[in-house]
Amino acid sequence: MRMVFRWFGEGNDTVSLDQIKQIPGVEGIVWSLHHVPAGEEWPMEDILAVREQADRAGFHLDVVESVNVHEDIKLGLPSRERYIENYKRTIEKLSRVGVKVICYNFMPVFDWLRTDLRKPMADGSTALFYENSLIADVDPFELVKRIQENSELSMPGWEPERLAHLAELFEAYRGVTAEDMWRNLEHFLNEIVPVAARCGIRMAIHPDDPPWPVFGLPRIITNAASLRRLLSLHDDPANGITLCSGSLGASPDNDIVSMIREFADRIPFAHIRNVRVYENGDFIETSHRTQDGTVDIAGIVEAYREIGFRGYVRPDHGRHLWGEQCRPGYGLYDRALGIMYLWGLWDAYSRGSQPIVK
Ligand code: DNO
Repeated sequence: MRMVFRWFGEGNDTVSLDQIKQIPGVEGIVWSLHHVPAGEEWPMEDILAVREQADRAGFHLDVVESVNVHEDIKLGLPSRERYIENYKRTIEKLSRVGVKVICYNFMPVFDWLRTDLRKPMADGSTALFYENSLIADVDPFELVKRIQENSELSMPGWEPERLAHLAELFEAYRGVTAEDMWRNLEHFLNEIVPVAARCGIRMAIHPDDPPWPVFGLPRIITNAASLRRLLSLHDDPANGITLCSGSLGASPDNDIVSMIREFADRIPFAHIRNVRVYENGDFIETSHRTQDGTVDIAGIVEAYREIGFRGYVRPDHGRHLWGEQCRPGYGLYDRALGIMYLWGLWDAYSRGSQPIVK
């Protein structure tokens, strides 16, 4: 298991590379060019600027999260070909600075979705929260209208300046089915996986978060069956998975331990975090510790240990602790604690078979 840490870039992250350097066992940063809009080709000079910052701090840049996929690709519009060409050129450029894994997702309109970014927890920290009733069966067009009429009402991702754009996107997805999305994903993979393979890069799809349809939008990467289907669309090691325990874990039906065993050699990148799922379908992000949530983190690390996992791992969203002001889910403290928990489990499971190398 090779530990990496997500970093949003100079001036774009409250956590510094110097701070990350002090977390035991972190060897690389998980990065992206967050200022480049989805669909655009990444400028080489911007890539090289990150390369230089990482070099100075002594981190590798093996994992990119994410090169985002333009909505026209997910929608299957004729204009997608231009964006796919840009994507291919970005893959080629990334290979030139040694990138090994590109994480991406195929979620329509939204990436991860929550209803409260700072829900107070009993211990005085705050965390990302998902309240099912605010999203299930909600008509998105109604919601746009309600927010426009009531300035008090808001929701993460539904900021007033984004509403018009959101309404347009919802319109574009009207009538788009899950099967349409699968066809569009297949077309995308057929185009880019051979390029990635040639460049020595493994593509790693991130599951949908939460793993079910939201606001009537189809979501297709949600469970073992869909991951199986994804892998079979293009049966090549360069077509892989970012196995995110927190995204998949929001659905208690998902058995992540068995997914690790089944998809072992197709998981170049793992996100490990915990969530507590309630009976009504709400969930809150907790510390990484197994007992604090409903995801079997100890079992997950044990499974990675058993398959001899050599891929990249990062802790994922954490709570906001000790008054830290940071990007939602991306503070320093809880993710650093998470890493130490993961190392603790890993080393303990390793000890049975071989001594820990000093
Ligand atoms: C949340 C992340 C996701 C992830 C993308 C990958 O923090 O796990 O935003 O980066 O879905 O494309």
